[in-house]
This record gives sequence, structure tokens and C-alpha cells, in this order.
Amino acid sequence: MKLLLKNERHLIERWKNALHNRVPGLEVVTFPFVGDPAEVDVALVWEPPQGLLASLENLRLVISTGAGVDHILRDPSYPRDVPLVRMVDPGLTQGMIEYVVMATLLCTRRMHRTFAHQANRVWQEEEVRLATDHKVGIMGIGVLGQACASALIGMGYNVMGWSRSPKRLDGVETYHGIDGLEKFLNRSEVLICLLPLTPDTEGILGRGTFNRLPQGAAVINAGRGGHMVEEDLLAALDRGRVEVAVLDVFREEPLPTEHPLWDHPRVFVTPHVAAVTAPETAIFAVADAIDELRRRLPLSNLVSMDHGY
Ligand code: NDP
Ligand code: OXD
Repeated sequence: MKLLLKNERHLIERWKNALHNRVPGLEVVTFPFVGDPAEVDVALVWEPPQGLLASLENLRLVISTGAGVDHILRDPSYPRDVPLVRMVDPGLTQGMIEYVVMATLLCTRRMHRTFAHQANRVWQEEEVRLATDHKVGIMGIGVLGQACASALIGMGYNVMGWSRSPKRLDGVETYHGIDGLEKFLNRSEVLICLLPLTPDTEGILGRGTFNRLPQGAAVINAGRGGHMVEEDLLAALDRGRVEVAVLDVFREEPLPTEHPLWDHPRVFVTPHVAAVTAPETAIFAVADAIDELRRRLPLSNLVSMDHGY
């Protein structure tokens, strides 16, 4: 069996080692590769160039090294009959839990204000409310959203979740669909986006959403840059509708140096690092997917082409 690896350059050797150690009998070629494209069975990819996957005529499985698959499905030539498996990995989940907890604390402890005082050498106390006094709304209550919800509940936050389909989750007030959105937003003092980017969720963090949040809300986006209408966020920050934002993902990455979000005093910017896939932990999910393919078993974490995630 032959696997084509397309990943960030600094991760190639780590992925090759992990594949060599964990998937016996697998031949690995790396992009841009020389050889017969018809011989590739499996592609393990992050941000494959348009047309690459369609050119592999005997491809049987695509595995995304990321939890999101928008970087693959945005290619209109993607061969939609080839199964696509996305990354579900305890390391990735732990990374997201840590990021979301950190970002939520930054917002509810009003650290943007305290850091501003520090910059001016001002000893000033900010009034803060405890976690038990805050309502946090998580948009996208899937693998990552549920794990983050549990962690936040453990810290005492009142957690709500919003999803496409109805859900019952211990300790989480759940809402779903467009009908449930308004109520969910009205109550979300901290809004956390952990949605996949699909045609239905593109631009969801825009004016209409911000206007439904309580005045002075916090917005945390660790989903995708395409969820955010950046001009609307800047306007909501100016109006005070949004008091503070923690942003990990952007429409254009890297965020252009002249972008106003960089030096907004109430915006924290991180460079798409909320949860990073480490080959050493993610290899187990990759090995399982290849094993399921080899044994013709149903594939775990299969992406629905209808839903786009
Ligand atoms: P899942 O597929 O497990 O969960 C997705 C959730 O979003 C589900 O609850 C789903 O609803 C909900 N959803 C999807 N479409 C809609 C919609 N139209 N309306 C309402 N809810 C919707 O994904 P993960 O939790 O594993 O990952 C989520 C995203 O996090 C990824 O797609 C990626 O974009 C982002 N991510 C970002 C990282 C970073 O470093 N910044 C790292 C890893 C992931 P339902 O439950 O009903 O299906
Ligand atoms: C992911 C990501 O989707 O790294 O896993 O953003």
C-alpha cells in the first residue's frame, strides 16, 4: 500500500518516522513526489494544492491531519466518492481544551484591562466575577466543543452549547439550529466558536450575531477565519457590544502585518495554534484508518459530504 504525505515541511520527518514505526508495510512518498500517481492508495494531507487529490486516480482514502476538512473540500475537483476521514486525536483535543480555558479566563478575568494598566505602570484593580457567575456559549459542540465544555464546567462556568442537530449533554444547556440560535446568543456572555467551516457557517460571526450577544460580551474564535466577518467584529468592539476578543484563526493567514486586529487594545491574536496536530499522538488515528481500509471495516471519523464536516 502506498501513502502520499502532504504536510508542513517541518513536520515531514516526524510524520515519516511515525508512519514507519506504526504502520508496517506502508510505502510513503512525500509531496511533491516523483512516481506514478495511479499507485497512490491513501493520501495523508494538510492543505493539499487544488487538483492534487483528483489526479490520484486510484485513491481509496484521504486522511486529514487536521480536525477541520475545509482545507480539502474547498477544492472543487475533490473526488467526492473517495472517503475522507478527519483527525480525532486526544493530543489535539487536549490542546484545544487548554486554549479555550486560557482564552475564557483571559476574558472573564478581564486581563486585557489589567495588561493595559501594566503597560502604563498603573496599579489598578479590575472588578471580576467568578466563573460561576458567567454564562459561556460554545458554537459547535462536537468532539472539541464537548471536551471544552466539560473542562469549563469543571471550573464552574455555566456552559451552553449550540449544534446543528439536537443534543443532550450532562451539565450543558443545549440549543440547535437556526431556531435555537437567538436564545443561545442572547445568553452568551462569552461566545466560543468551535464550528467547522462549511457553506452554512461561513461568516456566522458577523453583525447579526454580535448584536444578539449581551452588551460587553467576549468572543473567542478557534474555529476558522472564514467564520468571522472581521470588519463587523471591529465595529462591535468599537460599539462596546464586544468588550474583548481572542482570535486564533483569520481570513488571511498569516494575518497581514498592517491588519487592524494586530494592535487593537482589546484583541488577543494567536497564530492558529489553539490545537496543533502532533504526528506522535495523531499516528494512532491514522494507523486505525488505514487498518479499517485494509480490513474493509467501516471508517471511523468519516466526513459527511452532504454536511461538509
Ligand atoms: P465536530 O465535527 O466533532 O463538531 C462540529 C460541531 O459543529 C458539531 O456539534 C456540529 O453539530 C456543529 N455544526 C456544524 N455545522 C453546524 C451548523 N450549520 N449549525 C450549528 N452547528 C453546526 O468537529 P471538531 O469539534 O472536531 O472540530 C471543530 C472545528 O474546530 C474544526 O472543524 C476546525 O475548524 C476547528 N479546529 C481549529 C483548530 C485550531 O487550532 N484553531 C484545531 C482543531 C480544530 P452536530 O453535532 O449537530 O453535527
Ligand atoms: C485543525 C487545525 O483543523 O489545525 O485541526 O486547524
